[in-house]
Amino acid sequence: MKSLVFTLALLSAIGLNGQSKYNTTTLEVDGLCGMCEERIENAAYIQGVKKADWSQETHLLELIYNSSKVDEAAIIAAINEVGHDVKNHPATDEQYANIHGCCRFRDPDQRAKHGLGDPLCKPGETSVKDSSDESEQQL
Ligand SMILES: [Cu+2]
Repeated sequence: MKSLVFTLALLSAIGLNGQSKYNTTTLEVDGLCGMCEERIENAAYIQGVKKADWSQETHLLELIYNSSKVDEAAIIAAINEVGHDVKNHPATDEQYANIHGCCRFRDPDQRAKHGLGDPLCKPGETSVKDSSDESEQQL
């Protein structure tokens, strides 16, 4: 009986180890349309990312990634690189400037057209590198 318990404990430890490589997380990413969806998902599929699925309705990006190959910060940076704002991680004005005209998700008129309210990141935030609650965590 003891050896059975030991075997089960060993098996579950192996099982947990095998799974712990994959992280599942959800990021809020601002965008408007199907073009944004393609752009965001293509950007997020960097090496080590197994699944990247953005919803136009909820603005949530579901991610499954191999945490031994890539981390969340790298995925966020890749999304910023193509001009999209991630909650608490806005793209720079330069990055945003490359966004296609009909995808200008910071433009209040475009937002209204797509039935959206306030943007995830306010214009004033874009030049600030560390938001207050984040800089504390990095220390
Ligand atoms: Cu778009």
